[in-house]
Amino acid sequence: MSISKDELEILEEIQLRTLWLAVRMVDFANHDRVNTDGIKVGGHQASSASMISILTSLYMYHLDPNDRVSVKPHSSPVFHSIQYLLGNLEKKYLTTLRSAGGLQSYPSRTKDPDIVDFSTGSVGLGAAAPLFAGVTRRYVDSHFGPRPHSRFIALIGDAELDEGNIWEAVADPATDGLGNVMWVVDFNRQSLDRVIPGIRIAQWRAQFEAAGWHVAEVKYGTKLKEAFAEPGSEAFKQWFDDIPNEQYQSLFGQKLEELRARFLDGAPAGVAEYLTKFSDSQLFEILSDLGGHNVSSLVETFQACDAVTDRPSVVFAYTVKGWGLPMAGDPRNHSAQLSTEQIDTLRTSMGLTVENEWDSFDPESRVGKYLAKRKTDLKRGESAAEIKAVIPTTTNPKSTGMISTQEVFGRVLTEISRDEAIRPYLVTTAPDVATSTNLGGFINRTGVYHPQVLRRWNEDPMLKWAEGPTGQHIELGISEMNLFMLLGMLGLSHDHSDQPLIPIGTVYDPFVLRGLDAFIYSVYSGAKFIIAGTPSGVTLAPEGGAHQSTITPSVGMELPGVVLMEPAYAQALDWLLCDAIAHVAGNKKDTTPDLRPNELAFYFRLTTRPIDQAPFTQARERLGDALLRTQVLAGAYRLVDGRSTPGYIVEDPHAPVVHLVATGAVMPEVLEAARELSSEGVVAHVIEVTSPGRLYGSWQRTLKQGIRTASTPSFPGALRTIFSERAPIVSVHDGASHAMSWLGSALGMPQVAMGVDTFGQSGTIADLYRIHDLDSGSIVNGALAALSLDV
Ligand SMILES: Cc1ncc(C[n+]2csc(CCOP(=O)(O)OP(=O)(O)O)c2C)c(N)n1
Ligand SMILES: [Mg+2]
Repeated sequence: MSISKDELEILEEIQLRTLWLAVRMVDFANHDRVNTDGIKVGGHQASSASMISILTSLYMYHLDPNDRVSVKPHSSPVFHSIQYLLGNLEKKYLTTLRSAGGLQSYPSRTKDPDIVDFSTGSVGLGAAAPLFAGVTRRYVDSHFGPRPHSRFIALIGDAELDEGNIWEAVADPATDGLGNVMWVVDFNRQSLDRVIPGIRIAQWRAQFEAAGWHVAEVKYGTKLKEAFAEPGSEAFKQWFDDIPNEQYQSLFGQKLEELRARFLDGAPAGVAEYLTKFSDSQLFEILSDLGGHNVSSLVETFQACDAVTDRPSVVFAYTVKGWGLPMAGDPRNHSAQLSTEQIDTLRTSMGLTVENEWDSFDPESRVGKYLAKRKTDLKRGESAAEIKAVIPTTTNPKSTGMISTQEVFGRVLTEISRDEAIRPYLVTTAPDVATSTNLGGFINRTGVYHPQVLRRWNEDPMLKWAEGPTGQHIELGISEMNLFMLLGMLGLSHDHSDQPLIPIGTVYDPFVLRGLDAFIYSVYSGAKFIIAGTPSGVTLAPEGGAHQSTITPSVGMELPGVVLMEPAYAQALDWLLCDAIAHVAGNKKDTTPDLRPNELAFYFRLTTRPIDQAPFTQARERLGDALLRTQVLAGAYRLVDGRSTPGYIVEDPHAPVVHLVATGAVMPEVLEAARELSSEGVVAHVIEVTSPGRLYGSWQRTLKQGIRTASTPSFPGALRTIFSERAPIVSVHDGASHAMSWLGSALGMPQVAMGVDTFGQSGTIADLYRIHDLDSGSIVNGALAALSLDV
């Protein structure tokens, strides 16, 4: 289907108005809005102008309601202008770019007032997101029946292709063959600082093709095509294709009379002769007429990509950064803005006045009618999909003897997957560490996902690696970026694919940092998922410093929407994991939202260190399941009461008291220290912090409440119950000491924070705990230090 002449005229009118609105939106934010703090507001007129025709041709012609689009961060003004013209965004927002509660600088799913399919901002991620949304859709179609066809589209800047995450995503076999994915590269040959050196298109083309992609180009506008169609134009065409980026780009800043000489510098014989028939101004018009600003060429290319259904497509759309503006093609235009005079001239050239500059088209005009129809054509249906299964509060895991949390994690997952009502929604993924993070049991039960049944060449009695469309584990290559991108997109499957899922990923804990930007991206986008970082800390002892994570707890605690959990014992982990699964499933029945608003991703920091479960059993007998579970979920409980737990009791009512507060794998050393302290006549309560994140969050919330109401902050319930005695604190963590060091301030008591604050090395756990002062003797000394600080 090709665009009619009428439609083309309408689209041309719309794109000019879109250009105006996008440019003026940035201008208003910088020049008209009262600036109270003297900081430049910013915005990207040139990057927006570059994308005008691409966005216009998509939203005003090519897209349908099931499509999902990721918009280049620096063209957000164009996206919002289009939403406004379509009647999906109120006029009042046009003057709110980059203001609180207004239009965000970069498209945001969670903060923008109009519907944004993918957040963007950190370049590269916006490209990968629709690719993984495509992976998710393929999975959903295989498991729940085909949804109405969608196209997953990324609109990206050419310099975004420098980001490694793009190539990690393109190269991963999990993204192979996705015919419903299309990337459109705004090929303006400029990045932030400079004109991109050389001609990189050949290299990029080869890279995409090697990964099995269909590559298309929209390079020549109508005037160029006409010039190339004339006899004798071959040398000119060849030179136009060969001219280096820097030389071509420099033509834009030239005086007309110098343009020809500059273009011909280095050109082969025949080019100059051919061009004599064009005047200097004609020559400029021809040379700057690139295909990325030709709506009908763009639409034709998009349609050609639709016809390629067995692999993703990438379109290189040749554009001019700053198209239609005085700054067009200027190497320094990335953050440049039009002057007020230039804005006035542009307004007049658009046929607008100060009175009507923000208006949309008259609804009775032919453009107005076209827009109204387009709005209806793009209207999306409401989603009703939900997970109805009730998630159990526990799987009653084996809780005796020596067990590691990583082992329990695998068992709980396998156990939950036995429930036929829940199993269909579970989907796991890992970057080549599925078996070493204990997903084997789950994989044995559910299989590995692949769109086709694959022949098995190896039989392993321990692991059934059966690949086919019913599998529920998505295996990735070693890319933690891809892991977090996929988890994010699985976690947004309810929105992109009308099917909620329960995504669970595993990763070696130190390499959480390798995927951190994608982790942040996914949570910022509002995705819900579970991630197990395992093994963690120096308990990965023989693996040495390069594999021992120390700062990941801070990441888990500080990332908004993420809840860090690091229980030591089987039953505690089981309660927390079941609860997290229920929360991700959207099953609110058993969650306590008042305790934990805005929880999206549940980060379990686990270990392979088997530890004795008996102390937990004792605490369970002392506290009872109902109370203990509530406390475990709230983030902390008293594992040992120094006055009532057999083996730790100190009778003397005047004996000094200390709180040993610990998280995760280091619990045996802490318990040993408590025993030594009690034998010295010190009452040592042992608190296990099952979720440092949740505990910290509840403290922060009560503080904020106090600040906002100018009243004395109340003490969070969890802290009040657990720390019923005022006593100094020793915190012990197989992670950086900083993550738990806020406790003393929260409780108003002196604190000694112990943890791993230097790089590790190979050894046994005992060696490393000794080296990092986490052995029981050091913890006892830490307790004595804390007591001496309590003056
Ligand atoms: C991860 C990341 N690094 C750096 C930036 C800062 N930055 C914003 S735009 C940009 C250049 C983008 O060039 P391109 O993708 O070609 O977009 P254009 O403006 O040319 O359309 C840079 C470096 C960013 N947004 N994200
Ligand atoms: Mg660019």
